[in-house]
Amino acid sequence: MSKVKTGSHWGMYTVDVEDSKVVDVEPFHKDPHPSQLIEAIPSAVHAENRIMRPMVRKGWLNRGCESDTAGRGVEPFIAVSWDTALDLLAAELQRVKSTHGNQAFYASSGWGSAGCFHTAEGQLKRFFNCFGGFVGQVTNYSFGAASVIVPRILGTMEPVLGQITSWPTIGQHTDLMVLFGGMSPKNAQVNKDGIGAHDSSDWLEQVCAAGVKFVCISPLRGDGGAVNADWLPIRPNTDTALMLGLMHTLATEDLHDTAFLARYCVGFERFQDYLTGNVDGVAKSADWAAQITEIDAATIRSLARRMAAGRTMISVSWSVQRADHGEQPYWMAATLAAMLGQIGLPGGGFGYGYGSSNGGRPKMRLPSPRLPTGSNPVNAFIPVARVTDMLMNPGAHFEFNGQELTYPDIHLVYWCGGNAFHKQQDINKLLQAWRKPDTIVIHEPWWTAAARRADIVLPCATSLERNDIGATSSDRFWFAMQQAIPPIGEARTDYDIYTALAERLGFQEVFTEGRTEDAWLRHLYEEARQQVGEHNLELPGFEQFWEIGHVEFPVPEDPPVLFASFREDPDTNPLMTPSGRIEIFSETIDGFGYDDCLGHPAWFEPAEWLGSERTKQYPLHLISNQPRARLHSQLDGGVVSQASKVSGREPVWINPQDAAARGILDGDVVRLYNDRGTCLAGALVTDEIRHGVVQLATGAWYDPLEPGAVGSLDKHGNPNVLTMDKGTSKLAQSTSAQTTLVEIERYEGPVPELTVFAPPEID
Ligand SMILES: Nc1nc2c(c(=O)[nH]1)N[C@H]1C(S)=C(S)[C@@H](COP(=O)(O)OP(=O)(O)OC[C@H]3O[C@@H](n4cnc5c(=O)[nH]c(N)nc54)[C@H](O)[C@@H]3O)O[C@H]1N2
Ligand SMILES: Nc1nc2c(c(=O)[nH]1)N[C@H]1C(S)=C(S)[C@@H](COP(=O)(O)OP(=O)(O)OC[C@H]3O[C@@H](n4cnc5c(=O)[nH]c(N)nc54)[C@H](O)[C@@H]3O)O[C@H]1N2
Ligand SMILES: [Mo]
Repeated sequence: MSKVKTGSHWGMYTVDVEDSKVVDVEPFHKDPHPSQLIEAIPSAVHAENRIMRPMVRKGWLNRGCESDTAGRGVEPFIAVSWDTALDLLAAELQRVKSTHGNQAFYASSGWGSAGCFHTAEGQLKRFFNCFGGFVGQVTNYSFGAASVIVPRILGTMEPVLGQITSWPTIGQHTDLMVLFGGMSPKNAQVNKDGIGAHDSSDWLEQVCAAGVKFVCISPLRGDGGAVNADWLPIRPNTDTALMLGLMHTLATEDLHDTAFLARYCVGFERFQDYLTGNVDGVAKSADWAAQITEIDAATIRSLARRMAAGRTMISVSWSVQRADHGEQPYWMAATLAAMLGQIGLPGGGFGYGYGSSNGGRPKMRLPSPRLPTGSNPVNAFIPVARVTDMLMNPGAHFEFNGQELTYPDIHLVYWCGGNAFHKQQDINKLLQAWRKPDTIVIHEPWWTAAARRADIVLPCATSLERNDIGATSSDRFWFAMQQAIPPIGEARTDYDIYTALAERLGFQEVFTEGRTEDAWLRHLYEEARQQVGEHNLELPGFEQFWEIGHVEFPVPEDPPVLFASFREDPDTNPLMTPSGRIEIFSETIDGFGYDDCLGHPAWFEPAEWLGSERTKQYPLHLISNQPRARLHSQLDGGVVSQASKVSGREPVWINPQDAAARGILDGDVVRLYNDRGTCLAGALVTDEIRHGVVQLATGAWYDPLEPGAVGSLDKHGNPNVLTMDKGTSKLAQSTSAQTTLVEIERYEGPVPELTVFAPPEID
């Protein structure tokens, strides 16, 4: 038996290997609270549904790019040799390039696995950039609306991704922390590209011991986590209205900081006309907000007073902007914090995502090893969540962040490291769009819903089947990812696959730079080691790093307070906004003339919500949040996620009152539905969720009763058969996944068996 060190997005660990099999995992000894997710590794790596050989869909093998694309997900696959698969694919790439140009390629990724060299996204981009480019993507699913609005109003992404005011400072200075969208502890298990020590809960313990009080504003009580928060069970997607109610109280009771607003912000007067109702006759009072949010007016008023009475930190989780008009709560929160006048003071102001991605931990922010990906010669792009619209409407115009853009005409779609049938909203709409391209290619280790619907499926090695370095500037550990077992079946690394394709397409030397895996790791490590050296930190040489298995940087002392230097002197340290100030009114955005994103933050009714007419048909608001027992769709077949299922289906949380009204008992198989789709799930009846809201986490593998049929019942519980595919607004065009109404009923029929965890039919 041997022990091999490696790591993942959810932690570092050692695996025990016997006869080329991973038999056990042990968490990293320096991790105080390892994530349970690592326990799923052995079962997942050796699962029955690993893709063992290159596969081509039967119809595509017979007719290539002329095939009947309705056969995707329906027809059997044919196993072929690597040479055949690579020859076919190279010829197809060449055909599309010479017939339609590089703007006919859509190449997309996702979270893939940790590892700086074998990053699926990096390898994909590098390959296509060397090949002449591809239609790329801007923004992301995580904080797409924020990534457009935040730089416009604050001139930086620092409040979303950077060092938000850290826990030690909060413990020392903050009286009250108000959590819009909570701070769910389940999310702290994960950090993109790695986490050495899960210490968020320890920081929080210290913060609580220091006497900081919390208010959790969320439809789910547990989003407050272990901090013993007061729970305000808000109606989903109404945070903007609640903030307005709070601000109206501050303004009418003269609790706002006019000096701060005058010195550090522009446009408060314009906004105030909206707040008071001067412009539209509607005062955005606590009473007004109470009707929208279902949080009573007295509570809103007293919260406003409490926020003004001491040092208050406002947190808004990323989920809150993953909704129709998701730009607004982010803009409104900055405005609310500006009214309180504590931005830039220790423990005051705001930060986005304290609970979304281990925000609040002191970050190292050092350079780390990075695969260079080159630049993309094609300048056509889409905001990432608009992929379905792009495939369905080539040539159509759309607006984005002040630009008029056109959807390109895509002929070949290439996935590597992402799962479209996990991430994209409205799967039934996606299914229709999925028929449009001539060819769909995927590199995947497992027979996911996306792999089952591709034409050319290339089996790819997992991180346990290759060597790599795990590191990210947001964590203080770098870790060796040592190969534990040979690739399963005929799997190859993404790098080897691209190398073989590049050879056929004539640019192998440019793609590989003549380096093997080992040479790349040494090169990337050495480069980053030198960069880190410039920060007066000495790292061991590669050999020593590889042997020890990790590098640990100290916990950074005195991390900066967000916006402290701006506060100190806004003339010397202006924001990178047009005015140099916080833009409560943005001339730029106003100039775009959008009807769904004005020049100042405002309340817009979401397309679907508990206050809308549609509740007559679909009376429940669906929250499809991040899963506690896996990472997105990853590891859904593993033991941890499987143990979380209810009656073999993805659990749907429902309040006892809503369950009783429908005769639903705990453990029942239920059917969720709306106009867009329908799925089964296992009922978990709990008062942890407010009435009128149900929760079905993302990531259960899409498993339709009738594959290929649009609208077929998903037997398993993937919420994206129900969610709405609509851009947040013309500004960010981001995902509105959290804006969804549904109805639920007990499922009376015979419960169909799941089939998605077995390989598809192979001829
Ligand atoms: N309804 C709803 N939908 C959502 C969200 C929501 O809140 N609600 N959240 C959204 C968010 S925030 C995100 S980030 C996205 C996540 O969406 P994705 O990033 O697409 O989700 P993953 O399941 O992580 O997909 C990664 C895929 O890469 C594969 N993979 C792993 N390692 C490798 C590798 O080395 N090489 C290759 N080629 N493949 C590999 C995995 O098997 C998996 O299929 O989902 C979004 N979708
Ligand atoms: N275990 C685990 N952790 C993860 C991930 C995972 O897949 N698994 N994914 C990671 C990724 S990619 C990301 S982007 C982050 C995302 O981090 P978040 O976006 O913060 O995570 P979510 O779990 O989607 O949402 C958090 C909570 O917000 C609440 N919420 C939803 N809508 C509303 C609303 O309109 N108003 C209010 N007030 N509350 C609302 C829900 O109750 C939900 O539980 O998490 C990361 N962490
Ligand atoms: Mo995300």
